[in-house]
Amino acid sequence: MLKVKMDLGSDAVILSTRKVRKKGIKGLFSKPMTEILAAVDDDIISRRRSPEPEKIKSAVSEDKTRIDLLENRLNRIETMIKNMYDAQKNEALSVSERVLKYENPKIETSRISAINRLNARPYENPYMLFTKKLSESEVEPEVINALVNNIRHSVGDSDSYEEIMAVAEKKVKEMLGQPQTIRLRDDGKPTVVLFVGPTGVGKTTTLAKLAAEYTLNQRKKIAFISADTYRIAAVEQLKTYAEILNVPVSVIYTPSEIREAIAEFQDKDLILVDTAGRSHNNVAQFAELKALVNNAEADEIYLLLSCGVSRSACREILKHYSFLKDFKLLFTKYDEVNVPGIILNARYATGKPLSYITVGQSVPDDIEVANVENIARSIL
Ligand SMILES: Nc1nc2c(ncn2[C@@H]2O[C@H](COP(=O)(O)OP(=O)(O)O)[C@@H](O)[C@H]2O)c(=O)[nH]1
Ligand SMILES: [Mg+2]
Repeated sequence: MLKVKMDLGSDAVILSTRKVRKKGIKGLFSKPMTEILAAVDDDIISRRRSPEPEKIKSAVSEDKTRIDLLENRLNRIETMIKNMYDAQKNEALSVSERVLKYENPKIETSRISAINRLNARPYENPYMLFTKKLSESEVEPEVINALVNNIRHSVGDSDSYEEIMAVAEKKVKEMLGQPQTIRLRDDGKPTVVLFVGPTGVGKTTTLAKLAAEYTLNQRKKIAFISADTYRIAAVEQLKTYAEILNVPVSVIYTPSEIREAIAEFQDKDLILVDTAGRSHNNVAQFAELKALVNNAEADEIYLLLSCGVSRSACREILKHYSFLKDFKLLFTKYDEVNVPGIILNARYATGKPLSYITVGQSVPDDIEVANVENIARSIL
């Protein structure tokens, strides 16, 4: 109101207010701003300035009703602005304040601000800063809790943030565990490896990257089986890689055909099976995948997850693939995220080992064995 009056004079009234955000992606993360549309009623001003004598009387009473109206309106606006200000104050809570609020849900916002004012250094407790850091890395609260307990167990109520972080790095690395890669059988039979995961996660690309490594660098005999017949393009994509790498492909249309396809490739060292992406809600597709898994009796199954998937989507995906007894986690699109918190979450939730991570679209270069040290550092 002060700003409006400074710009337009004391007769200005607010016509409307609304919350707006800055345009573009950045705006999504910035605090909302308040846009106020205000105006001055020229009639009132001119009448006030030059009232004709004979009209003064009626003008006065007219003005009085107008003033009453305006006063009413002003009161309403005042309440509105106060409400908006309160709401804004709530949204403008800093992370430390939110942590306080999170830990004490019943605490009033005004009190949080007061506590923080008293507390010149809001992160006096290094565990709080640690918690903040990890939740910014998209780590699930449950995992953060486990870590905090684990660290406290080692160093107690340390007030050195550096000490906590040093221990945390060790604990996160422990939590991530050692990655496991494809282990070839040594009984002369081919090793059968199945790749499963949501559509578009990067199954076919990853399979081609690994095939290139095993055929070009390790000189192994490879075969592909494509069970992704939902999309013609998917088979074509695999066939293209197969041609480049000079690897045979067998396309199967029902889960029962996989045994035969595997039998056909008994002279190979490694059989890589590409499956169709499943939409989480398609029960029939999942039944088919289960049948495929049962029939294939694969030596290893890799569940692919994109590093960029949201925490809730990740939970959902893991739930749908929980029918798999044994699998390894393979994370794709590491290059597309700043912080790979999802890796820690999925590892914690499943207890399954990490394996490879893929770091770009380029076949065959953009794949590596998960580097636990780098991942831990990146999360912290
Ligand atoms: N940025 C990035 N893109 C990837 C990565 N892996 C795969 N992709 C891309 O993701 C898209 C889907 O890959 P595709 O292998 O067809 O997924 P599928 O449906 O699971 O078989 C393609 O455009 C790939 O190039 C990765 O590690 N990083
Ligand atoms: Mg595919």
